[in-house]
Amino acid sequence: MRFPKVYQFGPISIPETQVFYTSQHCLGLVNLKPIAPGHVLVISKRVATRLHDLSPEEASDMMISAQKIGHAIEKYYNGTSLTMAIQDGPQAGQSVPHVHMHLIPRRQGDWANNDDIYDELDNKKKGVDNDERKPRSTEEMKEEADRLRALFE
Ligand code: AMW
Repeated sequence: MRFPKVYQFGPISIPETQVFYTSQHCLGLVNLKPIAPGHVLVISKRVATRLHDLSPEEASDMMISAQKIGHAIEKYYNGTSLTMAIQDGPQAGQSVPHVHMHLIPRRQGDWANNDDIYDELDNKKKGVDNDERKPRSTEEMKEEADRLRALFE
């Protein structure tokens, strides 16, 4: 019998069913609380807090992974652009102390003011109901990860 693999995202344990992409140093995972359809995360496999904690190999793998995943999800979710963001440190809005890049497919008119997406990414911003956004079920995340994994096979 094979036990399901678990990855670390800072202090959070991520079941392999949430992972849809793997490279030498990085993972692509579906989001517990996406702010838009297709909002996914690229994280380093190694637990490291800040971008500067990554080795050159890990950092370049993260960018190459973001390029590949971004291209695939933009198409899959019928986007026409991408927001790619790293909140690098708590004062920049980082809530999980493990370096990660947000990839969010964008399309015309999705946010009335384009930069409002950054308020929504920032959990602590006043007037944004991030805490009220319902976490998705394990099943829902598995189902999305299965569909996205097929894009990379
Ligand atoms: W940060 O505010 O640290 O830039 O972003 C943290 C991200 O991690 C958020 O998008 C949040 O929804 C996501 N997240 C938190 N817990 C989990 C989890 N268990 N699985 C997947 N994504 C998660």
